[in-house]
Amino acid sequence: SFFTSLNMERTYIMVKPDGVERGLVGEIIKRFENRGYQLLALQLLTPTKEHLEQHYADLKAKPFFPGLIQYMLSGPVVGMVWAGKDAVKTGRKMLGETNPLASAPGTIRGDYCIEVGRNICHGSDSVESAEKEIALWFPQGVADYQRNKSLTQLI
Ligand code: FUP
Repeated sequence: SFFTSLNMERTYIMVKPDGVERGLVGEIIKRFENRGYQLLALQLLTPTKEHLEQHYADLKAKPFFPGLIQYMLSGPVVGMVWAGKDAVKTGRKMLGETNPLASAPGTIRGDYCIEVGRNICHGSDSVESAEKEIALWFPQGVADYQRNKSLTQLI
Protein backbone atom coordinates (compact mmCIF):
# COMPACT_ATOMS: atom_id res chain seq x y z
CA SER A 1 0.00 0.00 0.00
CA PHE A 2 0.94 3.66 -0.21
CA PHE A 3 1.46 3.64 3.55
CA THR A 4 4.01 0.80 3.63
CA SER A 5 5.75 1.71 0.36
CA LEU A 6 6.85 4.97 1.95
CA ASN A 7 8.05 3.27 5.14
CA MET A 8 5.01 4.64 6.92
CA GLU A 9 4.49 3.28 10.41
CA ARG A 10 2.27 3.86 13.38
CA THR A 11 3.58 3.99 16.92
CA TYR A 12 1.96 4.14 20.33
CA ILE A 13 3.30 6.98 22.46
CA MET A 14 2.07 7.37 26.02
CA VAL A 15 2.67 10.22 28.45
CA LYS A 16 2.97 8.49 31.81
CA PRO A 17 1.35 9.78 35.02
CA ASP A 18 4.39 11.89 36.03
CA GLY A 19 4.50 13.47 32.58
CA VAL A 20 0.81 14.38 32.80
CA GLU A 21 1.17 15.67 36.37
CA ARG A 22 4.15 17.79 35.41
CA GLY A 23 2.31 19.39 32.51
CA LEU A 24 4.50 17.91 29.77
CA VAL A 25 1.71 16.66 27.49
CA GLY A 26 1.83 19.73 25.25
CA GLU A 27 5.62 19.66 25.02
CA ILE A 28 5.63 16.03 23.92
CA ILE A 29 2.85 16.56 21.37
CA LYS A 30 4.67 19.62 20.06
CA ARG A 31 7.85 17.66 19.37
CA PHE A 32 6.03 15.00 17.35
CA GLU A 33 4.02 17.60 15.43
CA ASN A 34 7.10 19.71 14.72
CA ARG A 35 8.99 16.68 13.47
CA GLY A 36 6.23 16.01 10.93
CA TYR A 37 4.32 13.11 12.42
CA GLN A 38 0.57 12.92 12.18
CA LEU A 39 -1.64 12.44 15.24
CA LEU A 40 -4.20 9.68 14.58
CA ALA A 41 -5.63 9.21 18.08
CA LEU A 42 -5.37 10.69 21.56
CA GLN A 43 -6.98 9.87 24.87
CA LEU A 44 -6.60 10.80 28.53
CA LEU A 45 -7.47 7.86 30.72
CA THR A 46 -6.75 6.27 34.08
CA PRO A 47 -5.68 2.76 33.13
CA THR A 48 -6.75 -0.34 35.03
CA LYS A 49 -4.21 -2.70 36.58
CA GLU A 50 -5.27 -5.43 34.14
CA HIS A 51 -4.68 -3.16 31.16
CA LEU A 52 -1.21 -2.21 32.39
CA GLU A 53 -0.29 -5.82 33.12
CA GLN A 54 -1.15 -6.62 29.52
CA HIS A 55 0.80 -3.66 28.20
CA TYR A 56 3.88 -4.67 30.21
CA ALA A 57 3.34 -8.46 29.98
CA ASP A 58 6.96 -8.98 28.81
CA LEU A 59 8.25 -7.49 32.07
CA LYS A 60 6.14 -9.55 34.45
CA ALA A 61 9.16 -11.41 35.90
CA LYS A 62 11.27 -8.27 36.49
CA PRO A 63 11.90 -7.15 40.07
CA PHE A 64 10.73 -3.61 39.23
CA PHE A 65 7.39 -4.85 37.79
CA PRO A 66 5.20 -4.21 40.88
CA GLY A 67 6.68 -0.72 41.32
CA LEU A 68 6.20 -0.02 37.62
CA ILE A 69 2.52 -0.96 37.78
CA GLN A 70 2.02 1.09 40.95
CA TYR A 71 3.62 4.13 39.29
CA MET A 72 1.54 3.71 36.14
CA LEU A 73 -1.62 3.57 38.30
CA SER A 74 -0.78 6.81 40.11
CA GLY A 75 -2.80 9.04 37.78
CA PRO A 76 -4.13 9.52 34.29
CA VAL A 77 -1.99 8.87 31.23
CA VAL A 78 -2.27 10.28 27.72
CA GLY A 79 -2.14 7.65 25.01
CA MET A 80 -1.51 8.64 21.41
CA VAL A 81 -1.04 7.10 18.01
CA TRP A 82 1.45 8.90 15.77
CA ALA A 83 2.02 8.00 12.13
CA GLY A 84 4.65 8.78 9.55
CA LYS A 85 7.95 7.69 8.06
CA ASP A 86 9.91 5.41 10.37
CA ALA A 87 7.65 6.47 13.28
CA VAL A 88 8.64 3.62 15.61
CA LYS A 89 12.41 3.98 15.56
CA THR A 90 12.41 7.76 15.25
CA GLY A 91 9.82 8.01 18.03
CA ARG A 92 12.12 6.02 20.32
CA LYS A 93 15.02 8.31 19.39
CA MET A 94 12.95 11.35 20.24
CA LEU A 95 12.05 9.84 23.63
CA GLY A 96 15.63 8.91 24.54
CA GLU A 97 16.93 5.88 26.41
CA THR A 98 14.83 3.96 28.94
CA ASN A 99 17.22 5.24 31.61
CA PRO A 100 16.97 9.03 31.45
CA LEU A 101 20.55 9.48 32.63
CA ALA A 102 21.70 7.70 29.46
CA SER A 103 19.49 9.94 27.30
CA ALA A 104 21.11 12.64 25.22
CA PRO A 105 20.10 16.25 25.83
CA GLY A 106 17.62 17.16 23.12
CA THR A 107 15.61 14.00 23.68
CA ILE A 108 12.44 14.17 25.77
CA ARG A 109 13.89 12.16 28.65
CA GLY A 110 17.28 13.80 28.26
CA ASP A 111 15.62 17.18 28.73
CA TYR A 112 13.01 16.43 31.39
CA CYS A 113 13.90 13.58 33.76
CA ILE A 114 16.57 11.65 35.66
CA GLU A 115 14.83 8.58 37.15
CA VAL A 116 14.21 5.34 35.22
CA GLY A 117 11.15 4.77 37.42
CA ARG A 118 9.79 8.21 36.45
CA ASN A 119 10.73 8.47 32.83
CA ILE A 120 7.57 10.38 31.76
CA CYS A 121 6.85 8.64 28.46
CA HIS A 122 6.52 5.35 26.63
CA GLY A 123 7.14 4.52 22.98
CA SER A 124 6.63 1.22 21.14
CA ASP A 125 9.90 -0.66 20.51
CA SER A 126 8.96 -2.38 17.22
CA VAL A 127 6.34 -2.19 14.49
CA GLU A 128 4.87 -5.42 15.81
CA SER A 129 4.52 -4.21 19.39
CA ALA A 130 3.22 -0.86 18.15
CA GLU A 131 0.34 -2.56 16.39
CA LYS A 132 -0.34 -4.70 19.47
CA GLU A 133 -0.30 -1.66 21.76
CA ILE A 134 -2.54 0.36 19.44
CA ALA A 135 -5.06 -2.50 19.47
CA LEU A 136 -4.82 -2.75 23.28
CA TRP A 137 -5.25 0.96 24.04
CA PHE A 138 -7.57 1.89 21.17
CA PRO A 139 -9.85 -1.15 20.73
CA GLN A 140 -12.39 1.21 19.14
CA GLY A 141 -9.93 1.86 16.30
CA VAL A 142 -8.12 5.00 15.19
CA ALA A 143 -8.29 7.48 12.32
CA ASP A 144 -6.68 6.79 8.98
CA TYR A 145 -3.51 8.51 7.86
CA GLN A 146 -4.40 11.55 5.74
CA ARG A 147 -2.53 10.90 2.53
CA ASN A 148 -3.31 14.01 0.51
CA LYS A 149 -2.24 16.64 2.99
CA SER A 150 1.24 15.22 3.44
CA LEU A 151 2.09 14.06 -0.08
CA THR A 152 4.13 17.14 -0.91
CA GLN A 153 6.25 16.74 2.22
CA LEU A 154 6.90 13.09 1.57
CA ILE A 155 7.93 12.87 -2.05
P1 FUP B 1 11.05 0.79 27.31
O1 FUP B 1 11.00 -0.12 26.12
O2 FUP B 1 11.94 1.97 27.10
O3 FUP B 1 9.68 1.17 27.82
O4 FUP B 1 11.78 -0.03 28.46
P2 FUP B 1 11.35 -1.37 29.18
O5 FUP B 1 10.24 -2.05 28.44
O6 FUP B 1 12.60 -2.16 29.44
O7 FUP B 1 10.82 -0.86 30.58
C1 FUP B 1 9.53 -0.36 30.73
C2 FUP B 1 9.50 0.56 31.90
O8 FUP B 1 9.90 -0.13 33.09
C3 FUP B 1 10.45 1.74 31.80
F1 FUP B 1 9.95 2.73 31.07
C4 FUP B 1 10.66 2.10 33.23
C5 FUP B 1 10.55 0.78 33.96
N1 FUP B 1 11.87 0.26 34.34
C6 FUP B 1 12.29 0.41 35.63
O9 FUP B 1 11.58 0.98 36.45
N2 FUP B 1 13.51 -0.09 35.99
C7 FUP B 1 14.33 -0.70 35.09
O10 FUP B 1 15.42 -1.11 35.46
C8 FUP B 1 13.89 -0.84 33.75
C9 FUP B 1 12.66 -0.36 33.41
